[in-house]
Amino acid sequence: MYPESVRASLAAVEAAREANIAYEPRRMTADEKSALLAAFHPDHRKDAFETLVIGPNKGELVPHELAEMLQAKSRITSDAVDLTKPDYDVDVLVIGGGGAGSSAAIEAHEAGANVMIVTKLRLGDANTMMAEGGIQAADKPNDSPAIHFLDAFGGGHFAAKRDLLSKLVCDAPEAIQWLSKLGVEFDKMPDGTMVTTHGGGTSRKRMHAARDYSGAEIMRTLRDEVLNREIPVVDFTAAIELILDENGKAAGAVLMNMETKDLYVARAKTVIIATGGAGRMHYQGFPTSNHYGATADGLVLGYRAGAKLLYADTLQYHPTGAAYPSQIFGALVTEKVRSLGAKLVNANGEVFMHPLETRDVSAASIIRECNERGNGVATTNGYGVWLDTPMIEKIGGEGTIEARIPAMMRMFGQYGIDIRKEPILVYPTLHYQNGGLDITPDGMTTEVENLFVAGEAVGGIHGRNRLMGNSLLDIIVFGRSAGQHAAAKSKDVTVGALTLAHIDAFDAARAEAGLENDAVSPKLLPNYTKERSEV
Ligand code: MEZ
Repeated sequence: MYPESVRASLAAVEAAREANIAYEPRRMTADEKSALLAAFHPDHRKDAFETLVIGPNKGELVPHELAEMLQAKSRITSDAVDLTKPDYDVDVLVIGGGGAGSSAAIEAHEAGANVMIVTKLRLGDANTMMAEGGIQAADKPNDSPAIHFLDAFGGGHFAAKRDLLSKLVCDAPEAIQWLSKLGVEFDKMPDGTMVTTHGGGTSRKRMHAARDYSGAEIMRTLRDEVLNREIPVVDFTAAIELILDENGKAAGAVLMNMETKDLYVARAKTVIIATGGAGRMHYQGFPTSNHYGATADGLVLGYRAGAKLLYADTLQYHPTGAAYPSQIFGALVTEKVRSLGAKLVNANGEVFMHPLETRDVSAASIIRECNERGNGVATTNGYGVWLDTPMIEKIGGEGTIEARIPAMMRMFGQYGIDIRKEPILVYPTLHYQNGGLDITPDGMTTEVENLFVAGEAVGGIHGRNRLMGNSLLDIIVFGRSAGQHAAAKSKDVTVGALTLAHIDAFDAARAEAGLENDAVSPKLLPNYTKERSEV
């Protein structure tokens, strides 16, 4: 049910619907996109960033909120635990229980390694679970990994590390097969071929989906596999500091029970950081589509231990977060809604952009429409534009919404909005961390030996912007690969004496740089008892 205040705008959208369906907005030129991004994308707001003064990326810009965490004190001192008496001793320690961590653990287990997952919430409490629209793979006759590469490389502003992106697209078809064999129920045609759709910036239909809860379906399957294999999972326990050995190689982590705050030592021959994203850092005050634990922990752990970040200054704002009602403010409205034909329409009922521009361009375009052009619809949380969902039924036929995006229908239906009949209000929401820890194609960090990274905590796979469906793909491709390589590497590792000396070195660097605040990191969970600006 929409309030009276938006009814005139709603009527304008309805009146223009038939004409808007027929209207084909042109794509922006490269110059238009560059000018738009520079003026309206949040990554270009100079006042939202600061220069790091310590650590491996000293001198580089990152968002204020991330700078505070990267340069904060450890939650512990270097003598807080007895490193000579590990509570756990494993070949491969996986930090994080989402899609990347689970894939890594499954493959490490398959390779015969003694592997353990530690997660601060529960197995599957992760952004993987929240992903909706699908996973890309070039496995149709009119497509190829090379075309997939070109789409993703261009969409990421030609900044992706070529070897990482190449691995992503080349291993994609096999990743879909692996998931299918494990039991993921992808949408299929009556003859058994996979249903595939477009996403923003794709030149071929290569998005494989399970309705609009693709991530939940993938996570369900991976979680079952982890449990069936009886891989140990230590839940409600956070990794709060990496442990190195006397040779500077990763050798485990200090763990903290989230409830009792008791500390434990996990010794490992190799460590995989798979801690996911950072939406709950609420950069620039944005709402987020991310799960409750997305607080950039892996970046902080790696950074303090000497690992380098790549592109930590670039975030993805998903163009269509729910702008109304307040109860779901910032929740993901899958890009698949636009893939199925819904267009973005301003307060006057005008289509103002092509619905499948890449995400950074789409988000900036919506922000411009609301903030500069004054064509946004006022909501209780600011402004939004319409996403004209009834177009989907008109284009695809009655029943398309229920069949293809039932979760969207249910989410808005709970608040009295029938998306088959009424459009919805959307505004960009903090969705994905494009940057992260710098790795080589085998998944190991460029600076710290035996420290691997997979999933959203990696930087460089997608460059400075990611296409839809390439994240569910990267957690599988790089998760599996990290598990395989970490297991193989663990066979040759002899762990030296454990140490937390890097905490002292970091404290000394803080002092030298004049950093005197009391912030501690990793953040672990957001604090919604404070004002939004302090969250
Ligand atoms: O890749 C994503 O971020 C994704 C599939 C999101 C969506 O719009 O559904």
